[in-house]
Amino acid sequence: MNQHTQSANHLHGALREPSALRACVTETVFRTRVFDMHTHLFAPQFGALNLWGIDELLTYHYLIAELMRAENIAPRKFFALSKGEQADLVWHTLFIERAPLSEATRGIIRALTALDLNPRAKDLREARAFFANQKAEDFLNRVFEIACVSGVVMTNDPLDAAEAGVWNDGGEFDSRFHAALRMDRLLNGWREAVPHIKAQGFSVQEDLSAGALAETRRFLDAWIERMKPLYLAVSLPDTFAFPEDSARSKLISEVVLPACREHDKPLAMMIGVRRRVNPELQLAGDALGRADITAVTNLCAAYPDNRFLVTMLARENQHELCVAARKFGNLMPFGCWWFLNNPSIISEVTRERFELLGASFIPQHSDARVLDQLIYKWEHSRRVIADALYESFKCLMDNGWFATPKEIEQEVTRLFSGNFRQWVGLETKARGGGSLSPDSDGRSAREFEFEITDLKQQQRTKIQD
Ligand code: RAT
Ligand code: ZN
Repeated sequence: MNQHTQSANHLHGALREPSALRACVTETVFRTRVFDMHTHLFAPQFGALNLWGIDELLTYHYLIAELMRAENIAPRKFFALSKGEQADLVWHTLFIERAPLSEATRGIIRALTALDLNPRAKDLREARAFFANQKAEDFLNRVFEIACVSGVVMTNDPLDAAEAGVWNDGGEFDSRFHAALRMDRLLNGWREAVPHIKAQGFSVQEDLSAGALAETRRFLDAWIERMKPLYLAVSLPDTFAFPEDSARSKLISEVVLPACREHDKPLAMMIGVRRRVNPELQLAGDALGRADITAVTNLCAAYPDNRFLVTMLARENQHELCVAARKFGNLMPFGCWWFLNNPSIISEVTRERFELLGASFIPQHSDARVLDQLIYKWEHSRRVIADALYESFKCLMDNGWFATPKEIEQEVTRLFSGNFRQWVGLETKARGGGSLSPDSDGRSAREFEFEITDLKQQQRTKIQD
């Protein structure tokens, strides 16, 4: 070891043993609160949309897809059963007749054991009695505590009738829940969306005349005002191209991106889904395809004043997404989405991201639809992220750079909340100040403001390799 290395690494508390490094990384990853930037959860104020409990857990569409492989039942017949009957069938088929080996089934086992419920129960009586005895608010707090989650972002569709009532009432809701304005219907099915937008009092027509574009913008502005979303979002097919001669392309360039700029919101693009490959399976019938990264790089290059959060569904797109992020400071890769949310793939993708991007990405979101899923989805991801992060710090150790616990904590905080919070400007613009909830990572709003300014400067400069 040369002199420089020796003196630099006599930093107070620098970890010099692999076992101490591993323990510190693991402990830090498991105790750092996460800000879950994409879920389908709803605050309790959304009533029936707020899902929790054993019947909801077992009728998750990831499990329905697995049931259909194991049990010879026509989808039509399955969906005609009551929710309780569906859950009983899933339990019996995937948990009693077989070992629950898949990620989605293992997740149920983890949620049950974390709540002290019997994962070997012959039926669902004990679990149902347990959930029936929970007070919604207490249970919410308990799940957030076990999962070590500080806040979650919902998925909010302005054209959804079930949500509309809550938004139109304008009431306050739990400040740990934040909105994301989802535009799938608007951007992926313009023709079908038109009558619904009209019904809300905006005079749009199918042909995208200047007037219709202006009205669509007015529609978005109104919903941004109402929801105060942290970002605008859309899921896109594997065939997504930009620019192209389509209503979607026109709406993105002439309505969505100007609205994002004016309201200072990022656009989240979730690319690569093939919807309804098997429509009979309903939500469980979607699949994926490899997308063309050129759509992303074209957008980042053409709109340097917009910020993009991007996740891609095909494993084959992950490397090129990392490379694209090295070229564009206005691109933030996030999450291991849906079919990628399995330990083997999270492990590969996270390692690749550390190697290409350092800690300048958002490693995961849960995509939870049922509150209790936060428990296992985050535990499973944390385990794999901790391994990948340990390996990166261990390589540094092998090269003569010894991290301190404080430095480890700083990177973990960046990954689990800091990068996202900066990207959405949460510290200064959050709904009702909810963001500065107890998790606040020990950092002051002022410190974050400096970082936001930094980040905005970075965005304007393409990163040159
Ligand atoms: O992961 C899922 O639950 C999917 O059904 C989708 O909702 C996906 O995450 C999406 O947001 O489109
Ligand atoms: Zn989702």
